[in-house]
Amino acid sequence: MKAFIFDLDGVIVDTAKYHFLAWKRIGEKVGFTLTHEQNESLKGVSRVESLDRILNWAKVELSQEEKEQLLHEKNKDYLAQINTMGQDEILPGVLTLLQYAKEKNIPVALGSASKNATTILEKLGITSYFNALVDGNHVTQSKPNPEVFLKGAELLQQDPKNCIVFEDAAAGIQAAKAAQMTPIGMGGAKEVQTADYCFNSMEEITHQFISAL
Ligand code: B16
Ligand code: MG
Repeated sequence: MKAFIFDLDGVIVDTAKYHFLAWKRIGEKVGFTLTHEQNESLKGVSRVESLDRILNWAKVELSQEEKEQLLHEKNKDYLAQINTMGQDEILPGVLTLLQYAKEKNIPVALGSASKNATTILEKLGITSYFNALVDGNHVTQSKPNPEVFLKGAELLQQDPKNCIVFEDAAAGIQAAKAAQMTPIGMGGAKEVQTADYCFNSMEEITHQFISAL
């Protein structure tokens, strides 16, 4: 294994709670109550596809213009919530692993579905740890399609088979497998149990484990 690819939401920072609140409010506008379980299945899924799924669950059909308006409102709400985010929201163990990668010259890429990824990395003050950034602005296909991770490997000039992917979502683990990479499931939700290895937190990942890989 020669390179790391980090998902963002749910791996580096817990933004899922902000996405959930924002989508819940959008759901309420169309008379629908989004559950935690449904929100779990939206993890790693693009903004446009998330709205389509919610409208489908709500059995509501909207025009393209109405959908654009809801997508705009959702993102405005989400951005307002993450506005005050700082280094203290970085999940435990993340900085240690990023520093370890830097010391060992292990190339690191971001592989996120979020179109707000660069803003979030800046707020967390960790942009400089990444050799390549691939996010929702750079791909045409949403996870579980492997495009986001394959682009990351390409930018790092690494064979996909040599890449470890840290992911918290079922869609992302499927994407990593489809890219022939090694997924490490983060967060302990039942959805990530299909990953090759699973950890509740990055604090549990030892340097010995990484070296062994
Ligand atoms: P945005 P990840 C994903 O990020 C989130 O898990 C998912 O809930 C969200 O809908 C998606 O980003 C798009 O985010 O609205 O900011 O473009 O987990 O792939 O880092
Ligand atoms: Mg995620």
